[in-house]
Amino acid sequence: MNSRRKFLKLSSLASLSLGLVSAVPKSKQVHSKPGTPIIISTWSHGLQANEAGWEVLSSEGSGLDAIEQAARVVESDPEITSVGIGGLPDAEGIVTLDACIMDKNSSCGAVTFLQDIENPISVARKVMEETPHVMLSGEGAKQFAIDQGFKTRNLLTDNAKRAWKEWKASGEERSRVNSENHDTIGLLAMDSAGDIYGGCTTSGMAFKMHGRVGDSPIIGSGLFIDNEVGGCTATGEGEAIIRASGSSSVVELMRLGYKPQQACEEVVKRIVKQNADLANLQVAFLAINKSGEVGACSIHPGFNFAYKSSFKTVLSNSKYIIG
Ligand code: SD4
Repeated sequence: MNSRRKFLKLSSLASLSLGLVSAVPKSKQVHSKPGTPIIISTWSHGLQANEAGWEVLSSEGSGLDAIEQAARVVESDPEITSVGIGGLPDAEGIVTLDACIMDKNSSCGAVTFLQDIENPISVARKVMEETPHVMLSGEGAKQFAIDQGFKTRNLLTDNAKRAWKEWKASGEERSRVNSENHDTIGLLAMDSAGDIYGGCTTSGMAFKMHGRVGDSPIIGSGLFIDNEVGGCTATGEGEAIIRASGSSSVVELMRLGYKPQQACEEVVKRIVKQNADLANLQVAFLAINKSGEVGACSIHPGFNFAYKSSFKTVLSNSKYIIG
């Protein structure tokens, strides 16, 4: 098939599939000029993260530094009970952290089940830059971090310990991710060259089974960047996100011509179809394309995301599928 015919076939396929998703009201889409730096992050703690990332981006710094600096602010805040120090522990009272980072060249690094290190995003970056591997886990990840000069510290704060004891006493089986119990910061940045970077870091689902790892450090699930197309990050119940290969699915739909908003909605709808117990399932995606258009969608209301560019700083509620 010659390339023009191939292109036409692909375009019509893309528009056919576009017909399957509901039209997105223009007001729900956030636009920016291509090449204008932007940083977006999940949840309201994204506001403070974005400020740190913006300092880097607005002084023409690298998108990767912006992502790392932004994530570190949230990881190092003991009041945030879902990321880094202060994160709620697992069922055995142990804080275990997951993180990943991905750059414009599809290089990536991740750590899972990491203990006693405050800034897993920086360890993930070291995995990307200093090893031939993508992911290190548990003791090996911790030893690598120590070898790289990271200090160990106790990540279980008094507040987190109290919450864990209360959970134990309540006899509840496990906690689900919902609008009250949310966590994880997923971040996406576009630098002044128009290149896309991302990161995702979490202490995971509160009181999870010891050893459990969610979507957040899994490239393609909690985060995916394809610098020809855009990027996506996820938050919510990791198991459902992994089953749908969430973030890479959103990015692939954008490659086929979907706007970020439509792509996020489509993958949330897939997850809705795949899961029976929807009342207790929350999942959300946040995506950006190369034009600086941003979209976000969750299953239930309650998900919000922070956006910063030179034109605006805003916390927006995402669209949702089940009211
Ligand atoms: C996980 N996706 O460990 C994370 C938790 C989360 O909002 O994002 N909660 O499954």
